[in-house]
Amino acid sequence: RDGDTDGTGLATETRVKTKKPSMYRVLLLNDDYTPMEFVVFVLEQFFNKSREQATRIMLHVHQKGVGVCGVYTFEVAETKVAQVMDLARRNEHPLQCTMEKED
Ligand code: TYC
Repeated sequence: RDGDTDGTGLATETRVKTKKPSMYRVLLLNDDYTPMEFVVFVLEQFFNKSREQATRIMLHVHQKGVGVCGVYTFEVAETKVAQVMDLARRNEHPLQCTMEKED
C-alpha cells in the first residue's frame, strides 16, 4: 500500500503490488508398487524433509492414500511435481505426484 495525493489535493490510495501469491499443495498419491524407501528418498531430496519427517509423510500416504509434501508458489510446485514424476518414470515406479491450489 502506498499513500498518494492527486492533483485535486484529495488523498487517494493506490495499491502498489502487494498481493500475496496463490499457494499450491504438492501431493503424493499411494500405489501398491513404489518402494517405501523410494518415497522417503523423494521427500528428502525434493521437499527438504529429514528422514524422520519423510518417513512420517510416506507412512501417512501409504495409510490414507494421499498426503501433502509441501506448499509452494505455482512455479516451484510445478517444478517439484515434474522432478518427482521424472525420477519415478526413470526408475519405472508408478508413483504419482500432483498439485492443487490452496483455498
Ligand atoms: N504403498 C507402497 C508400498 O506398500 C508405499 C508407498 C507410499 C507408495 C507412499 C507410494 O506415495 C506413496 N510399497
